[in-house]
Amino acid sequence: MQKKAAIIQDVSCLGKCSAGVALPIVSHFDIECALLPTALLSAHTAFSQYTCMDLTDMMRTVCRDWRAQGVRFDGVYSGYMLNEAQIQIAAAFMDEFARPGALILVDPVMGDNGKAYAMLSEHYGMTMRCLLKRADVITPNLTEAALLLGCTPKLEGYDEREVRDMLLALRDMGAKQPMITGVSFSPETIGVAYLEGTSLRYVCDEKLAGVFCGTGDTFASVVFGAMLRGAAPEDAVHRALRVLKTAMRTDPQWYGIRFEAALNDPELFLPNGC
Ligand code: PXL
Repeated sequence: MQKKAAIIQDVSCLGKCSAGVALPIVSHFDIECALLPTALLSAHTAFSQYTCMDLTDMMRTVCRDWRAQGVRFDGVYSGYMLNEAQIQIAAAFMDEFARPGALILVDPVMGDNGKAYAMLSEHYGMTMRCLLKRADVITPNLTEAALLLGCTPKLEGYDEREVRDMLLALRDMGAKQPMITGVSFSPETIGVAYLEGTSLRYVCDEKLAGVFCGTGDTFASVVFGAMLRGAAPEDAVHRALRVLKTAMRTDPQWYGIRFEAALNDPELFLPNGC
């Protein structure tokens, strides 16, 4: 049977992020996707001007209508949400609509480069903790990991021990497999840190100059798609980094990386043994 996934994300009409990245990538794994939309934005929040329509009430309506259909999902992937009420709706959604044993991936989209994104409240990070307990995998960047843990984000000057401690603390909060993105132990490289047992694992690649939107969404979408098709976490991380490498080397724009360039590589999207 084809796997079915629910994706909880905003729709940003301009710029490549959130649903605009998650739907094509997860679909590419031959997974059927349904979208629970959190907001409709004229453009994502890194643009100098944007208008945001809050879809909190619509989320409740979507849940009501899907309940009437009796629909259930093999995987749920949550990303950008606007407020604490939406986080509570996402938590209840996971409890009700995920099949037993479903893969739950929470990308706690909250900020980057040491700063929280525009529009998100001070308590957002605390509320986000309630999703961690439900998550098989979480994919915060370093800034988001710090916000979840209630500490000040560090952009540099951290070491492997500190990152391992953060991963262990996130696991203590209930996230079974935390993966921290944007981790850089040297000026030339950047990568992903995760745990194998209590040991730190780190996979990295060459760091490119510039800040690109949508890299976190691309990473989380590939990890989710690959793991829902049966890939082990480390295999999923390697695939996601290869997709990022292709996407970032092929004409990336500040408002979004060229993930489309990686969709042609069949090896990346059909996990071995699936
Ligand atoms: O890529 C994360 C993201 C998702 N959704 C919206 C955003 C951003 C990052 O800026 O603005 C609306």
